[in-house]
Amino acid sequence: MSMLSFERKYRVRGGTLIGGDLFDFWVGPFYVGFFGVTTVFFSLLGTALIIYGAAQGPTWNLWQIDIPVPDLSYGLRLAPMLEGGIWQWVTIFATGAFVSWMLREVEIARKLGMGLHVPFAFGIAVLAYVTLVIIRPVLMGAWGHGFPYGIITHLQWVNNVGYAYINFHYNPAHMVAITFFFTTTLALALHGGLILSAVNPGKGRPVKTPEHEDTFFRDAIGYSVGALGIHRLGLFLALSAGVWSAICIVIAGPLWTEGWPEWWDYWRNLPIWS
Ligand code: UQ1
Repeated sequence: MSMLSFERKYRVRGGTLIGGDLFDFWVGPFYVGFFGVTTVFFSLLGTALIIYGAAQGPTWNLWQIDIPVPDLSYGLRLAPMLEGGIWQWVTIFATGAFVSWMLREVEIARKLGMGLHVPFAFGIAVLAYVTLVIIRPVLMGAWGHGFPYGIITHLQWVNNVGYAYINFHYNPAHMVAITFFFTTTLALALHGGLILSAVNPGKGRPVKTPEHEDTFFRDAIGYSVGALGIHRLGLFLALSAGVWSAICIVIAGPLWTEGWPEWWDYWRNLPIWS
């Protein structure tokens, strides 16, 4: 891929966290860095292990392939490869690859003199994954509490864990997470609609400015959060969705072992109702 004319100006030296100048180079359009090397290393090992696990059968049907977790009886020990050990190593390599990718984003941001908002945001997604396959299993005392790596099987895990707590929609942190997911889609729909409406006024008419965008919302609801503010709000809403998702699953089991509907009994049993 050819380098765009302005790209040379931004291909600056430095900003690395580790390795100094050693890995401070590009391969085609991609910055490498120490963490680019570790990302490729962990990704190749993890992918190879998944293919090896799939090769154990019983199917090559993409929907049905599964890398199962170890039996609960293994607790927090390392299991034999064909009895959940593959899952444990895939988890280690996946976490290594995700954290490497995040640190490569940090190096790129530092190189360009930017804030660390993108790696921070990606870090919340990594936190959500790590909560499911490391933090919660450790708190519960067995790797077997992690979710299996299969398209169908991980959906079945979600279904089973949901019913293990009778009805997960009564989990208050789950309620908050869902509310943030929905509000995120509302904010992006409003923002996308607003920006496209400003730059597509109709054939032959001049494109509109951010002042028009502010005015639209002041006319409509008496308030505009502003061109910068909507992006702060969007990041906050999206990251909150991830954080509350992690909270809602990590409290299920380690903190609350009954069904989630019962969690509300403290409220129904308040003496003010009698
Ligand atoms: C908004 O006020 C605004 O500022 C002009 C935007 O920036 C372009 C937006 O995209 C949106 C959606 C709003 C309206 C949002 C709120 C929370 C009032």
